[in-house]
Amino acid sequence: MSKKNFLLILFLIINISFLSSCKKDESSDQEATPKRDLAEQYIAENDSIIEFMETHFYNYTDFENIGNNQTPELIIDTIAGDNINKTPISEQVKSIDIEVKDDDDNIVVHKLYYEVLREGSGDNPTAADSVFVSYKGMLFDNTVFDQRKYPIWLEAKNVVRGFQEFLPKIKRGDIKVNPNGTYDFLNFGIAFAIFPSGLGYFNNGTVNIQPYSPLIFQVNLMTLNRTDHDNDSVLTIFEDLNGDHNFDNDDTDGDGFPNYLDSDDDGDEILTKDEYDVDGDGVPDDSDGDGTPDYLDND
Ligand SMILES: [Ca+2]
Ligand SMILES: [Ca+2]
Ligand SMILES: [Ca+2]
Ligand SMILES: [Ca+2]
Repeated sequence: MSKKNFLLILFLIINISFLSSCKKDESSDQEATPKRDLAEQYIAENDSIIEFMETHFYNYTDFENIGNNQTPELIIDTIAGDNINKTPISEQVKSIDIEVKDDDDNIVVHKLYYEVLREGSGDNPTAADSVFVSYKGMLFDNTVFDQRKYPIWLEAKNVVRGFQEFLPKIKRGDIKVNPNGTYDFLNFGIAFAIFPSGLGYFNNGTVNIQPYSPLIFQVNLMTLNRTDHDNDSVLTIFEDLNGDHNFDNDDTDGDGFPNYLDSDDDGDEILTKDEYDVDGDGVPDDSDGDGTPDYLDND
């Protein structure tokens, strides 16, 4: 990658906002149409996803024996005509179950289907890390609603849930610095995922996406950074105490600042970094042995 490209990437980072899952203003036009029930909508969309995967194939031959710095683009087409003997996507994907809460806090398990096209050579991101990715987002009618051919930095916790949850399935690549100072990424992870709108925008469409649209994403993971947003020595992934990959609903001391943004998680006026692991053994300290580590225990 050249320095020019790197500047372009910086520019794109500043402008990125698309994948963020923030909601549209619901005050006006959306009042007329009540939001659909999450469980019912999931069943309908999962059926349509399965039917789509049984009747479509992707360009899997383009991903066989690819060079270590190549990134073929995912192309999906109907199994018909000259392509009648292609293997359907349904026979190639794996799935993961993801718990999504509806407005009444009922859990609706959502299946996300994915295929790893190249595993990658480094470590895997968590659902809290910063990732340097290129990607392509598509709808079932083959519309590309968003694409980044040059990688950009994204925070996994700020992208739609489906994107966030399948990122950890692949690994980052190696960085090769060239004699002229440019650099390339090699053997980076490549994968695609298909998931229902409960893991996407649900009733909130975007300019290019109708409400209740299942989404398809190809992601190419160049590299990553672990995050510790409040710099309190506890990685952000470990500040998600209830493990739902929502980092805003864990607030031990109830002061309005979630733990990942709170330098004193239990509000005892001792900074988390000064009581997390004082003896340096890699295990959070628990002086009174009550099972709650000191940094979350205000007595
Ligand atoms: Ca932290
Ligand atoms: Ca949480
Ligand atoms: Ca707090
Ligand atoms: Ca404290």
